Amino acid sequence: MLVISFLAICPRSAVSATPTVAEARAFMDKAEAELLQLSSRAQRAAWVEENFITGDTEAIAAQENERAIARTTELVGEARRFEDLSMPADLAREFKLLKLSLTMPAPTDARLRSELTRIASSLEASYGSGKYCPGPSETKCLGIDDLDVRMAQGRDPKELEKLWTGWHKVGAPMRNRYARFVELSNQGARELGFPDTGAMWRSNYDMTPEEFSADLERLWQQVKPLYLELHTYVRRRLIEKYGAAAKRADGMIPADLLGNMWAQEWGNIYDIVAPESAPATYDLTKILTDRHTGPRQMVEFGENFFTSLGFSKLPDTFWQRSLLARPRDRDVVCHASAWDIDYDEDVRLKLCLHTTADDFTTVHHELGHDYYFLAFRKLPFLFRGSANDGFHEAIGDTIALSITPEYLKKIGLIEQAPPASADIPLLLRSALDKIAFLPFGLLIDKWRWEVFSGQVKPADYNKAWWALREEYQGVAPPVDRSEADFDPGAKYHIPDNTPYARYFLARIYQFQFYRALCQSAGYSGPLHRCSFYESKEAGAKLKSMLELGMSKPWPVAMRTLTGQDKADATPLIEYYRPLLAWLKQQNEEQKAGWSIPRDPLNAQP
Ligand code: X8Z
Ligand code: ZN
Repeated sequence: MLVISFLAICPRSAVSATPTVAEARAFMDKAEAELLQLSSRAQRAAWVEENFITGDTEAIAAQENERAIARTTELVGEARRFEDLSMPADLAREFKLLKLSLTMPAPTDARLRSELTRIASSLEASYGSGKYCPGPSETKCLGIDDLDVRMAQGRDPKELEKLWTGWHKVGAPMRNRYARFVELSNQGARELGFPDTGAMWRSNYDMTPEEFSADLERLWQQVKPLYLELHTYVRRRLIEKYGAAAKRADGMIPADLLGNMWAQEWGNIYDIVAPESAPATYDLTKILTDRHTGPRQMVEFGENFFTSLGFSKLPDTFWQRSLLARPRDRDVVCHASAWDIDYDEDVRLKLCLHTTADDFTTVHHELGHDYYFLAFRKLPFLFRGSANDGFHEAIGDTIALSITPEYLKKIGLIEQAPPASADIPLLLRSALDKIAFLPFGLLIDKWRWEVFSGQVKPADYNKAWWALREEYQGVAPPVDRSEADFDPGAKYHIPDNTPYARYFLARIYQFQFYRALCQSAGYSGPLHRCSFYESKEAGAKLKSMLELGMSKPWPVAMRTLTGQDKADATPLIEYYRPLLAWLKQQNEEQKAGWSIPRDPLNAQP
């Protein structure tokens, strides 16, 4: 009654049929203030949970996440009344981003939503507390950070197989929860107007989901020849080293022999595949170890790079609040991550650093996130993100491409830069990480998109996973797998629900960014020898892109830095051009590629 009489007296109320731009602005300002509060609370709770995994912290993190998701979903509903309103581009973009802001859309039914957020927290906790206990000869159980080091340094195929199998057991108990997670999140996505959660993720690239898939395929075709050459070369060298343990009739490589639990980056087996007559280069792991470089100093190396470009030092709170090493007394999620707790200056890192070349790179990667956070923190809340998620992942890697011998000499880590004849060995070592990663970066979300769309059913989760790993990477599981296993669960980003296409994009973008920054620094030699360390011009250019946050469609940000407005693998190919020629020579006598067993999902009886 009251409402009716109110409407009768005041027909042009705040809920009038034809809203104005001013109303839309006011709605958005209020929504952003609320979302900032809720997101920050959820971040804080997640931080505590991941630093201290217990049933209680898991429950608290789930509740806070649920509150933030619930309110976001409501706001998307309330925003519908502005749908037909013509508004300034910036404001329209905020409305669009609001609708796309959830990585884990959830049902509006409170019971189902709470079930989903609890499952999400429990999956993350299962991964974080996962361990492999080798048994009688060793009393200590190994977390994934310890296993990373063992997989990197292990050279006994039997031992590697044990570590691989041991860790992959972490997945099986997640399977049912994951299937339910998919169902519930899809329901949330549908309620928001998307066909499923994967389609919603693909809608966040300023183009249609179909255009986005096609763009990924275009990029993959650009770089695939390079991957095939690398695969062919590495396979031969592994067979020379391990004999029968590395040789398979189908031409695939056993996934446990590549120096990494997921065979996603192969730099750790450089010693096995190094060119026979390579001049001695340097071993960064050994250099850092000999200098007793601790976690804090590792991070300081990264910070120093950013300040050399003209960025500020990290805030004191960064050092007080970050977690840089695995604590002895409790379970934590060790997978490296960067945090933006209050969406302002309270940026942090959480990682379990070991003194290795891998972790040296990871530090730069993670600091790229934190410097991005700091650069866009003054923007309206919904613009406090990267141009697209691939940009976020590419910044620190772009910096790390500048870790050249000349740079290491400059900062005193090596005395003498290796001779020019070391270029191929150095490029090979880099390609083992960067090029080997490409098919992996692509297939993770191919699997997830098939899972979310229902094309792959829970009964086929593992089969579909291995079908993609075989097809794209040409790697095979070291032991038979079945649907009693759930190997996707052994890769952090699946239980954590972090979209993965971003890392594929980042591998391409980082060479575009790097080439552009090298040009700004006035560099004109072979691309792979450039370091833009200490270039204030490069720093200013980078900053101008970071400060845009998510306020413009990503091609605008790309153009600001590179002058290009498309993803393009040409700079990556330019970087590795000398290596490609060398690999082709090495592979002259070799048969490239591998054969895939009949499509296991469509196998005829
Ligand atoms: O997850 C990460 C970062 C945190 S955003 C450590 N990366 C991917 C992975 O480890 O699988 C960086 C490279 C790919
Ligand atoms: Zn990252």
